[in-house]
Amino acid sequence: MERADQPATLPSIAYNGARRVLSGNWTGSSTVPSRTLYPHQWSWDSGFIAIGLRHLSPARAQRELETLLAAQWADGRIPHIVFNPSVPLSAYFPSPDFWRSSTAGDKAGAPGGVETSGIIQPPIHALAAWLVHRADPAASVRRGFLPRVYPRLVAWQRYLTERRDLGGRGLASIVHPWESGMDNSPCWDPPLARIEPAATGSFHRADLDHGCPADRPTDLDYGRYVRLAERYRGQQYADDDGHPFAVEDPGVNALLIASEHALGDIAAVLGTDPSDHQVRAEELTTALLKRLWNADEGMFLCQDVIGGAQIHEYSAAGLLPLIVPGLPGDVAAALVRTLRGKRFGLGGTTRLAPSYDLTGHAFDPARYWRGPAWFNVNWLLERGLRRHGAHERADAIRTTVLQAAVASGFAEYVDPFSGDARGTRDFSWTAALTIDLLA
Ligand code: 2M8
Repeated sequence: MERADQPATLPSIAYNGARRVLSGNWTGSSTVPSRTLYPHQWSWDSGFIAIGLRHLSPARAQRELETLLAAQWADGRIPHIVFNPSVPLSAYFPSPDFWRSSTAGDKAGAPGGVETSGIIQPPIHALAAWLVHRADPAASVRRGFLPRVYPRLVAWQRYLTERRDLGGRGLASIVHPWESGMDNSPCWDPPLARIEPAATGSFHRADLDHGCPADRPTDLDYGRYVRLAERYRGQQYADDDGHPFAVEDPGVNALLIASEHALGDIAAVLGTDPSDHQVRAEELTTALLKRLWNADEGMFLCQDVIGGAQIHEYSAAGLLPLIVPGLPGDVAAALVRTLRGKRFGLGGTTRLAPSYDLTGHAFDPARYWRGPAWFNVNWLLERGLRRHGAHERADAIRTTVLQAAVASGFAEYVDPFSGDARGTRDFSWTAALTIDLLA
């Protein structure tokens, strides 16, 4: 980016470093989140990665999403992991022989030629596809990108709005903590407490071969994750046989709405009537406000569908509806106040939003989704702040993300106070979103 006799600047260091990470993690058809800890393709990671890759190579960004979509199930679900058959089973747990998608997922229409997990992750994909298209519309049209991905993205969104409306209230439910992408968020503690954990000795945690135990979920969490996944597999991944864990998560539903708007934009470009998508986006927004908004707390809360109550744990997922187009101004203003208030401390005690309430009983600045600041969450908040006109605050997040990404070696997450690196390094979405913020 710069002449050899000029000193390197933060943007050039960030750009070159991020590009190196993404090249190193590219497999030829998709990008692994991390070569060590996560050696397969993950669903929402690929969405964030494509959003960054579009600035380096629109063709590679398209390929990233299309590789994921090729593993879609007949019922519309996009699996949260697509396994790379050349990676040894011992490299990641739960491995393909645990999920057994190609046989156990038959009833739900799992594909035969590829092994995947049976659960899902937040639906960022239509938004990602739209942003990838916009980065280079000519290349997109030339490759017929949107006509190919649109029907698959529609089927995915319909799986969520129809098969996953487990509460019957017009919102999608997650049936496993991993589906939220925020695996060990304290929001899952109350509904998870009802789940009998699988015996610790019945599985081997490959994550602890690479990650520091203090940065990762506990063995008790894993016991419950395993039990829930085994149960879902036992019902052949069907959604009409009941779920012991079902939660309406504001983060997942906010991305669902943003993606429904994106589908409307894609439909319009394709010359298809976008009104169906616009109506659904409005209906989802109404349901989100009616069901999950908590005016007293100034943020959205999760709803425990089985227990029938709002979960009073305050995680960054409750701020993500800032990205929803058309959110009422007073709700957006309250979210911005909460982001800057005692629970998240943005611009005061923290320079990046923590994943969980700083004042919460379960807050831990090192442990995964129980406190550390994550780059994808902060990228979404940056986008949301801009959408609602808070440009100065968005600029501050942007600058801090760039500094923290470089200083931490593109860490998976960082301590929200010190910015110290946590989790794995050379993490793909940290690199991809850095590039997007530089564009
Ligand atoms: C983490 O989740 C996986 C399980 O899906 C794990 O801990 O093994 C989460 O941070 C999730 O959001 C992310 O998509 C995944 C891969 O980066 O890692």
